[in-house]
Amino acid sequence: MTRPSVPGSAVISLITIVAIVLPIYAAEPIAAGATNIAAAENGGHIVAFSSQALDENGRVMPEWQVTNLIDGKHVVGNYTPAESYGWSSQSAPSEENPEWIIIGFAEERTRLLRRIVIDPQTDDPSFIGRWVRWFQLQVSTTTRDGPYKTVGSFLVDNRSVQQAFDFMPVEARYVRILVTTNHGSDKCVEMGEVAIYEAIVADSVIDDLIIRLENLLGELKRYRDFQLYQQEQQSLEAATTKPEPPAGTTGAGGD
Ligand SMILES: [Ca+2]
Repeated sequence: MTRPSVPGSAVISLITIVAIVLPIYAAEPIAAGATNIAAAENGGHIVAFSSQALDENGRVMPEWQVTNLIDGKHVVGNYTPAESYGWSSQSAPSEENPEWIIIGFAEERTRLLRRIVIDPQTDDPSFIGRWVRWFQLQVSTTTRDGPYKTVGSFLVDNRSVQQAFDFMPVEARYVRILVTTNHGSDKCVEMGEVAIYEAIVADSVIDDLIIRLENLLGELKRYRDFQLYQQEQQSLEAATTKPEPPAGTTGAGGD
């Protein structure tokens, strides 16, 4: 019985899959979805945060409360939505004491993320330096307390425009935005809105991968079965092999 060429073809299949998948993830053709899953209206919610601005009596100021980050309202030009100026922290952030927000999604589901969009504009003007500057994007796939891994650090320009930051698709049940600097103020850090979008992989690409993986699994199973068959044959041969007959005698069938 000849040895089948399964191992070689399995390896080639694996290489083929890697060759297909790697460029897909490396060349960044993966689109971001159109639905902002951080938006309160889509089930996004703030699960924890470092601080929000308090008045002199220690009361939360609704116009600066943290939920303003996901209310879908933006300060645009001279227009400020009523009671939604953006989020303001209680203190200025630093590397040692960053200000942060943790966002969860509808039904606490884990999502595959692709893009975050920051609108830094609040009711305060940019020149007083309170708007967000550097932030780290971190994700947890387990609990709101982590462990968190850092996806990347991003720089937000001190301009009145929404700024999108794309990254390699990453799973997240909770997203922590860790703000380490503003644009110079020693009072607080502010942001207008945070939007988060999922990675969209074309169905045809997924279907193709599933078919290839199923084929590869089939080949590996056949290879395993062949190995087992060979081992059984060898055991059988060892058990049934007769010792060599002594010299000078003849075996059966002397015709
Ligand atoms: Ca807002």
